[in-house]
Amino acid sequence: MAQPLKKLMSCVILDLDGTLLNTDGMFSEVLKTFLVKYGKEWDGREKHKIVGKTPLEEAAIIVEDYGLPCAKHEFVNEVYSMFSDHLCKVKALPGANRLIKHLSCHGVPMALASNSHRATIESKISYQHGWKESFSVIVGSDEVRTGKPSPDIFLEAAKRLNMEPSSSLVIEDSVIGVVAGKAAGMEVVAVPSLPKQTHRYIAADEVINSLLDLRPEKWGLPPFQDWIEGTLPSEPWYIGGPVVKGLGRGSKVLGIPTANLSTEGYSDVLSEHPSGVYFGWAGLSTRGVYKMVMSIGWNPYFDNAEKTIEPWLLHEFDEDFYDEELHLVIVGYIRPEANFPSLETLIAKIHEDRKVAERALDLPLYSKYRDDPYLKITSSKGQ
Ligand code: ADP
Ligand code: RBF
Ligand code: MG
Repeated sequence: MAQPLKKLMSCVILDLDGTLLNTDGMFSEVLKTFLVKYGKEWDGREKHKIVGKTPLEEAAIIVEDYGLPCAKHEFVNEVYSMFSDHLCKVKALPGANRLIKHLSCHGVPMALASNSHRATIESKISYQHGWKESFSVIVGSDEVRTGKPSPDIFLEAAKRLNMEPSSSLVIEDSVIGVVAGKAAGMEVVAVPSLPKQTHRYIAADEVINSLLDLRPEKWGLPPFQDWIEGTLPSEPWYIGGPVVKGLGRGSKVLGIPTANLSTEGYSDVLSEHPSGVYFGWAGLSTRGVYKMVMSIGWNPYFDNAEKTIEPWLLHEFDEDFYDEELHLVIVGYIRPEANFPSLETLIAKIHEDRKVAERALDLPLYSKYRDDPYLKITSSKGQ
């Protein structure tokens, strides 16, 4: 689909934590361990307060909120030395490697601009294959007078790239970073790292759900070439379990039954894949293998409190199959979850997804997974 051009950009300036790297998850783990020493329990609800902050600001917030008997710089020293032992386990966020490779292959100048300190940034990226070579410029908060939300870091990055701020595209996950990018006179794409937060990003020029949804051509940059007939292929990934009761809406409200799977035990796999609409193959223990299209997420139209996995098997069944073992091989991505002005438009979109999936699954690239052994389940009762 042709995309309206927003503005012509000549370089891309990326934030690191929460934008390219899933450091937040690891940081929470470290904090949890650290707080136990002081007899305190890490409350995940604090997360939104520290997203995008500099290490000292982060320390100030946590020391104060938890009433810790230590100074901020002691907190920073201790927590960061614990954290550095875990940096090798930090994973790239969905689409990060793809984006870095793409921009670097096309010679688009790239900078990293982070509220972390320069040395921490370098050690974080040292574990990610090919990243160091892709960024000609790296700016940490210890290299400028003030960190984000001040524009300094971004202005310094543009300066070192020899680019005008007005032709620099910033990609950021935090509100603080978005504010900094706009203050620098740059165009800003926000990729919120916490769910259901879109409303806090009004200052951004565009808000996307994950890096998979970035369309560089909107910004005058080379388009991705890996989309195939409306689908983005991925390495296959696997989830399965007994079909559980959903919210009782699929068939009743939409006329589209979805054989819900429990998200329990899949938090790792799900954090590696953004919420969105995916497709692949579904194996039902006593019936066979079918084409499948599904949504994973909070269903923005219904604004669910819990993330759900909702596969629609593209086959007419004459009965329900609750509790039956269902195994999915997911082979590609279609689009982010969206809100819709009416139920009819949501339903029409899901039928469009079905057509995209049905057609794509006939391509050899995807059809070969029909024979994946994971789909040929012997019944869980051990038949
Ligand atoms: P729930 O909210 O409990 O998931 P749905 O209205 O979404 O209820 O209906 C889903 C149930 O319908 C599935 O658990 C399954 O037993 C049955 N079903 C029948 N046909 C299909 C299909 N083509 N795809 C998925 N589920 C189907
Ligand atoms: N719900 C949404 O709110 N937004 C969506 O974009 C959306 N896309 C979907 C795509 C597919 C292929 C399927 C099967 C479901 C989708 N749904 C979406 C989820 C739908 O709201 C959900 O299955 C019902 O609410 C049943 O719980
Ligand atoms: Mg359902």
